[in-house]
Amino acid sequence: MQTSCIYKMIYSDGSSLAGYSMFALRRVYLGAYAAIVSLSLTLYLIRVGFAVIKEVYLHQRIEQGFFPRSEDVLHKYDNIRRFNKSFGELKPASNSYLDDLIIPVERDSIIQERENATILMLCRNWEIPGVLQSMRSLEDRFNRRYKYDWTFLNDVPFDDYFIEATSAMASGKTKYGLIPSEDWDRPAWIDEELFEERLQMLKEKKVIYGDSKSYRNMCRFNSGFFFRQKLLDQYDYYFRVEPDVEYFCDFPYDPFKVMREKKKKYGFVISIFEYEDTVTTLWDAVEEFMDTYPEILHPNNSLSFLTDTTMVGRFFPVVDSNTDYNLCHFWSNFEIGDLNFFRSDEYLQYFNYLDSKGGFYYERWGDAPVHSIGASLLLDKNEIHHFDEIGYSHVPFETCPTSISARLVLRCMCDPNGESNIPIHPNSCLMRWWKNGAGKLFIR
Ligand SMILES: Nc1nc2c(ncn2[C@@H]2O[C@H](COP(=O)(O)OP(=O)(O)OP(=O)(O)O)[C@@H](O)[C@H]2O)c(=O)[nH]1
Ligand SMILES: [Mg+2]
Repeated sequence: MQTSCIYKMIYSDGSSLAGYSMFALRRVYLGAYAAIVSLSLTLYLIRVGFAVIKEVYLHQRIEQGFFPRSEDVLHKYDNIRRFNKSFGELKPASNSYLDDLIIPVERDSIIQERENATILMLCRNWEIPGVLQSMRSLEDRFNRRYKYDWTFLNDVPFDDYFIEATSAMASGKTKYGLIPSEDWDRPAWIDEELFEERLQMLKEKKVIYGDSKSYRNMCRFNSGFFFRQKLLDQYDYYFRVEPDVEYFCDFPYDPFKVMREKKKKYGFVISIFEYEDTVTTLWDAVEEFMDTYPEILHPNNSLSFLTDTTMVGRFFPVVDSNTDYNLCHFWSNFEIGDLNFFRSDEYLQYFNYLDSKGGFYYERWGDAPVHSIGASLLLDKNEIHHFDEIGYSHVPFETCPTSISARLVLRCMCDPNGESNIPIHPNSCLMRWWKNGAGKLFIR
């Protein structure tokens, strides 16, 4: 009774009626809201379910694609891995000068047969991080299987840490030499006043290392004295290494063996143009030398490599030279050479002639153009070798094998289309070498 009375009371009251409607509306609203939420939830769960099913399905399809591919490649490179004679069609480079490029050896086997050679690094104690990085790279890509000796040269004594760390890194023996001051320091006959004046001049021209005295000692030493160091007396070949360089690919052969068997005397990987301001009068001296000793020049020399300024490929030389020298040189931070060539009377005569001009100090003649001009004039062009298959980097340039099969076989870590890759770049002289030097085999 009480209840119905209240019911009535509420019912007869206008505001209570509105309250009732609100109550009903709220219920409807809550019902609709719940329906929407559960619908959304259901839809979401369906979507998630679909996504999971799709993912599983796609993954299975991709996997189904990958498994056969894995099977396909599983044995694809077995021959190469074993480096056995059934190497077949694959060549590690598309354009090598060498006929029997792959020497069939186990990738990880230790080679007992070694040439009479050493790896050679001129460097300073403080360069140890870069020294170790270069060593690590060359050991990994080449020397761990051969264990060639490392010879280190310095104008001051190597410190204990340098000796310990490099000995630990080397697979072969390590030797440390102190360069005698007469092979390193500025000769007494250099005019000090003129020298200082010229240093200032190159500094103002913002030539790299333009005002460095030690850099000049280094260039002259590398041009005419490195091969006279006692520690090198016992060797026939050297492989020059600098701090902070990298070798991108496994070596497909022992480059020293290539040098001996193919009768090569100078090997390079990169060739570029020199800064003219560093060699303003070098070519005058070279022309004088050629006029004075014409009989020294090799009859099959590569003088034209140094003087060709025609269009080669798509390019004229990037640098306009004021002399007949086109400024091309082999980049000497990588060099594999025959020490007996540098020790020869012909090379010494050539070096002494240039040295007497004082250009190592009054200008900033580099060992790269000096070696390159010497090798180009005094050697048969076929005694100079471009190591096409060796991937290499010394800032700011790199060389990376173009052939994809070469990069796979040699496990290269480089990009032949990268900006720093120099071989057929306008700044490169390699095309001029192909044209005027030992040539190039194109098989593609
Ligand atoms: N012991 C010694 N070695 C030097 C000296 N200057 C240069 N070198 C070494 O000589 C080689 C060439 O010198 P770099 O400084 O690399 O010259 P660069 O290659 O023209 O120029 P960057 O590599 O760009 O510096 C390297 O192996 C150096 O470690 C020096 O004063 N004393
Ligand atoms: Mg360097």
